Amino acid sequence: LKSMLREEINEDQPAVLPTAAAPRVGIIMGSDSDLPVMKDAAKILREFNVPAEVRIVSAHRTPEMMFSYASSARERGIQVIIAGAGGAAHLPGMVAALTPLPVIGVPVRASTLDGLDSLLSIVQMPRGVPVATVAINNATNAGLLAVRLLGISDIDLQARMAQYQEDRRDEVLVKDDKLEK
Ligand code: RP5
Repeated sequence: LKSMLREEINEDQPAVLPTAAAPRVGIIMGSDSDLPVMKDAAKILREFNVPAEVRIVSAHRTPEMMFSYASSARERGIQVIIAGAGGAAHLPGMVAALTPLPVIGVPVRASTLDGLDSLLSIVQMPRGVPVATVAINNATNAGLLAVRLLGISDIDLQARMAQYQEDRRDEVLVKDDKLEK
């Protein structure tokens, strides 16, 4: 998975991988086929220097591993879980049922139904077990939302998020300025 992630991110910098620093965010996905989408969450967390771990944890194929991952995440120091899955995407909801941590769900577009199946499977959680669902294939927003959640009790991180937003605004202003010429 480490080398896959490096290949997928395809940049000179090392990918977000288990490091000496204890991971604050767990990025999990149902299959390695989700990695091309889920790598975007890892990229954002790397950009903000938030230590993260990346794991393949399938609700269907490795239910015992899913149970132990989700039920031990809090005691291991994980503060937010980002879970991506496609098709009948149980993973985010099952994980949310097993931990009090905030869970962000990423609907991954699978080979059929354009990802609507994944979206509805994740967003339509019954009352009592919330999953914060981002747009189909939008793992970038999952990473950004994780940073915002951590920023509630980490003012340095929150300040970096404010700077990130200013940088995005400035990018638009520069593009607008160029159009006027
Ligand atoms: C889900 O089934 C995974 O999250 C993936 O999006 C989808 C297809 O998995 P593979 O058949 O590619 O392993 O469990």
